[in-house]
Amino acid sequence: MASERLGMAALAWMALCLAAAFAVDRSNFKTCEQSSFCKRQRSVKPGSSPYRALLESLQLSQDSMKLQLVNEVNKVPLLLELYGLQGNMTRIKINELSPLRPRYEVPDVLVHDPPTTWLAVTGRDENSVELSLGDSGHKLILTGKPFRMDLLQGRELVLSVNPRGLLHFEHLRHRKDSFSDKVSSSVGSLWDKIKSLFYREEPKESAPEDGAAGEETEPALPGDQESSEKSTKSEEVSDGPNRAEEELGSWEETFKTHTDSKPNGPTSVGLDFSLPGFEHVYGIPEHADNLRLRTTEGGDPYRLYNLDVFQYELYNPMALYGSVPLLLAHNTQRTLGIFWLNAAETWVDISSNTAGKTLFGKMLDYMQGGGETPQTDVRWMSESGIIDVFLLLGPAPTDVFRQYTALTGTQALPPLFAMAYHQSRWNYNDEEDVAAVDDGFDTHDIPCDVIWLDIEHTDGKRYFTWDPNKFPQPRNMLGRLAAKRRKMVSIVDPHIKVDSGYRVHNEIRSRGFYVKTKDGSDYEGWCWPGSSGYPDFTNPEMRAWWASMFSYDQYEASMENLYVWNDMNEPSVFNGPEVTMYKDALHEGGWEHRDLHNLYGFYVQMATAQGLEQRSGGLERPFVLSRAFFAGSQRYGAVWTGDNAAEWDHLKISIPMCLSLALAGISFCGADVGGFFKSPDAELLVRWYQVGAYQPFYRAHAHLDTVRREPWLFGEENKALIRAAVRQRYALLPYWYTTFYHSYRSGQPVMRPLWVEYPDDVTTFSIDDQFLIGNALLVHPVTEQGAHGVQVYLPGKGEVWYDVHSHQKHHAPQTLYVPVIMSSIPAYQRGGSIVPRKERVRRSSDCMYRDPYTLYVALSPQGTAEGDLFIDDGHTYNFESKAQYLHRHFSFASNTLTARSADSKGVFESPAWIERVVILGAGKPAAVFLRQPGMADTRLDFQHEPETSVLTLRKPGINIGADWSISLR
Ligand code: MIG
Repeated sequence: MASERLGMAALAWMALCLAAAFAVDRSNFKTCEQSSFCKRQRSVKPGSSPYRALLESLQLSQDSMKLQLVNEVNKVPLLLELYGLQGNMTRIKINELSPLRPRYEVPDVLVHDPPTTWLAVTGRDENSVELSLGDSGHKLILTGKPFRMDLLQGRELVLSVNPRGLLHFEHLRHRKDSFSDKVSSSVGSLWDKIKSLFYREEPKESAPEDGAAGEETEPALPGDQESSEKSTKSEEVSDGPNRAEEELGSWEETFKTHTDSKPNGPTSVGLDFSLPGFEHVYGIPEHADNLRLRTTEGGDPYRLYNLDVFQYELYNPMALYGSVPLLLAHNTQRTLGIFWLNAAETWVDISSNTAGKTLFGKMLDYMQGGGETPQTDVRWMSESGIIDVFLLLGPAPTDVFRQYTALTGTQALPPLFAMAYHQSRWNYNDEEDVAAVDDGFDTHDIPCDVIWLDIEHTDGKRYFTWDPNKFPQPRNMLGRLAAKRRKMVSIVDPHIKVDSGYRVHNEIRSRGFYVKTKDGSDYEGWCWPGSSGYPDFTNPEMRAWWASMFSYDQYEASMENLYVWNDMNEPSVFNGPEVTMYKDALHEGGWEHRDLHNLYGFYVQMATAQGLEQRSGGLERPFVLSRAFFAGSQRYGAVWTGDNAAEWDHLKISIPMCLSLALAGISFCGADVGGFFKSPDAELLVRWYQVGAYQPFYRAHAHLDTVRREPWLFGEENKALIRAAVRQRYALLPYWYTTFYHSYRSGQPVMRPLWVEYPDDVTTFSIDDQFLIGNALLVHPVTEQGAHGVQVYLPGKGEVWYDVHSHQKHHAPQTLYVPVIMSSIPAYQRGGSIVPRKERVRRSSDCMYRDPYTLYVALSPQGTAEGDLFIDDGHTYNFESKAQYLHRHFSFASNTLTARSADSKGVFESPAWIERVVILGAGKPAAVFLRQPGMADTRLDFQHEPETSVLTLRKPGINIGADWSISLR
């Protein structure tokens, strides 16, 4: 009864939202102006920095430099630490020299302490110090007053820090007005209670050596009367922006009906960078915007604050479900990255001296020689924490990816099935429904690996349970799917129904694992189950417990072929500020939610992935889909772009959204195929299947209220079109798998913007309606309604590309007009590449395990080609722990195709054979011979099509693990 009422409430909430016009309700979300710290930060205008670096305080150790910065207005000393990191990176940390309390430093995102390199002072005068950064050839010039840093390579200025003087560090302070003294003394005892709840050890005491700044020397908590009085000394002086203005929202902030108590007062940090010579910047996902970032002058900055945005709008800088504070800059000479490691609400302003100039204006500047160097300026502003920023100095795109993933980890290698096609909807109603959909794929001969269950499968939104009426025999259902070599994914959200009859709730509560309110009680918010608790995933003990819940004896009816989906992990709280958690809620260690908000979802996915790993004793690779994410989330699974809509623009934007994520380390990305809200017509649905077939995570999904849209519900013709798209995906699975393997090994993105492979071709810099998969395939899917053709840009001076369908050769660079019909998915293989395929498509990827390969050898104009293939069992860690894999390398030169091992370590028996070799761009040979070590040459049958120059070698019949060569004579 009670649960019904709660369910009704959730429905009422939904109805309310649905009743609204079909667009985001912007008033639910803050603008910079409404976010007091953003407003305070932005009110600091470019000019001379009030900060001075105390050069006499400089301390140099082998791998780091430390010195003090002082704000000359309020005298608060900061500590600047600079590290030269191996691999051409520099780390800059700025914290208070002696904060009242420790400030949050993001844990668990860096895979380890980044290895450092040497630093040396190589020059000095009264106002500056010159440092050499390891062997990278980079120098850093630090200017004392006003404080700034300039990074140079040779005589070239690469990047400047604080050039516009926007460093603004709000030091921790005591509230000084009498009203707040009263309030804080009354909360004092409460704070002590909270502190005792969370702090294992006392907060670190750190007193300034000399007290030069006139700050109190004792770490104090709000309500500490004595030091409150002392602190007024440094409060009397103005701190940059107008005093009255700064007070606004500093100690309390109200948005709509929600008040943030801000017991620590203003704590924000901000810093600016300039990038001379750069006009193109990318990254900082997640936004529904173009690949190339826009300037934010005159509008809001890009916002990074993980939020459940209902019916998000496109082409704007509003926050979405996930955040990766990594920005990339690229020009023809260099690529670099700025990684701002801060998990609090963050805004990023981008400005440029060429913005608004027409191409003609720029050209005029250039011809008259009077044009300034183009430059992009970037400003980061975060609500709390410290400044911890990594400068990734490239110089090539591949270097930046290597650098970033050396810090935060590479994409986990997904199990093979996860790269195949997924069928989801909110909701498949019951076991019969699941069986019918499962059978439907066989009846209609469409491959499918996974069927998904959304929140309605549970017993009253109690995750880890099954609705006893709709899903009475989940084990049978999973077994039935397993027999077809298919999988299932069930949803497990991080909001836990407050219900004393629910074991999960009782255990979390009794262990004290829930996030607490500012008053120390268990925080409760409103979500699908009604009143819900939010487990504190930042607590490692909580994560360990959560992980244990996925063991087969804890998660009822779960089996090896059941995997997991984490939704709502921003976290989404229906009745919270901006549909999320109060910023003054408290986590383990006494940290405020404010400090770590953007990390919550990262931890949920981490704990879930660990659970799936552990249930198999560490043998099986997990698959977990997450909606929220942060830097490093690539280590735990896949993400998707949330609640999009069945609209053409949403289809189109799935490309830049996933490309931006890929640039920021998260390769395993997809958008709901078909669009989540609303119902697509057949044309849009077909086009979406075609686009999705060439994006890393390929899942159809739909809102509860939409009409059913399984692929066979739109007539024979559309069914055939969808089938063809899905089959293209399955045929290419060996290539996807190999590309993911490279991503896992070397950090290179799976789905790539063109400029990543053609870094000196400016034409590619703004392209985001086409993309590459690995370095061999270029795709320009149709994303326009009623399209008759697309303009495909084929990059690469002197290169050639082959249409993967017709095998027709095209010279590059050129923009090619390609006429399209409903079956067209314009895709091209780069001349010079070799792509493996499996062309006997079956019910699921697992059914294709033993199937033979076809190699597509696309010759360069020089008559060469290269490629590789990674194979393992497709689902365990044995490729890592036992080197049980095959990594084959193929190369074509001097009319000979050679197969050898790409790496000497891997050993694996694959049952699969090579059934065909297709050589694109080949002349007709007189004869073709296969040579294997220790055997006599054998002749191979072949066929040559003179119009397309396609040479097909039939049945070489060689095991995929064997060494061989084939020569055309
Ligand atoms: O508030 O679980 O983005 O994919 O179907 C909606 C129900 C909650 C949002 C997810 C969507 C999912 C839906 N969820």
